[in-house]
Amino acid sequence: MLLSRLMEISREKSSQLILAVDHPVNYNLIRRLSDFVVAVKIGLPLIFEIGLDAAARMGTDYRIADIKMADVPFINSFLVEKLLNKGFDCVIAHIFPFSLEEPIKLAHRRGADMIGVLIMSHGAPLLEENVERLLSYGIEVGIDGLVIGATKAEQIRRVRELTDLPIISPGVIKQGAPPGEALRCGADFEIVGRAILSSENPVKTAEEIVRRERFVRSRSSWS
Ligand code: NUP
Repeated sequence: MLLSRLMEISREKSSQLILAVDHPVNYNLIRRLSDFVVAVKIGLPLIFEIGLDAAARMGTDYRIADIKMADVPFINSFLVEKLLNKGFDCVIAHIFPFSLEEPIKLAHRRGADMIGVLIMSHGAPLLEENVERLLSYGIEVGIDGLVIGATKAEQIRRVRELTDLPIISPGVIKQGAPPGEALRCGADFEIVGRAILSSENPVKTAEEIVRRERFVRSRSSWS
């Protein structure tokens, strides 16, 4: 809860890098990347392509199911239960009132985390116009962390002033944000998918990203 296990893994590995896996990839590669990666975020495309059981097995230390859940409460609870039963440690949901009371309670009873999407990396005006409302609902129901696009540096800074909740930030490299930028603005983790998995040498790329993140973080006021 409050991503405490993820924070612990992050301290142990001295890394704040989460790997996004949206398409089939060799599990040996994921294992080799786990020296640098604190969690694997499994996306819906992978679940659709290889099925839920196989997708869940693609995780390593800490498994995040990025299903951006946004249904009625009893369906949300069903989905969370199913994902936790498959071994996921965390589920990403939209923080739409009033859909998360039950599923968050269920996740917490099972020792799992729920992360809410606050500001998307591509620009989702309806979310950005309602940041305070979404955030206060998230806090009220006990959300454990927030997704804010790494491409939204100003917004990360602004939300960091409003809450201590962990912030995880996708949109690094392929969507335009330089590695370390979100951390410099107050995020706790950066998510990288294609820039690692479609590079010629994924392990070397991951290592370089982590090195860059450590450097930026060591010079920022949030370190
Ligand atoms: O706002 C968001 N932007 C985003 O890219 C919220 C997300 N969850 N993501 C996810 O981050 C997206 O679904 C993908 O899995 C990952 C980014 O991948 P890449 O651009 O690093 O390949």
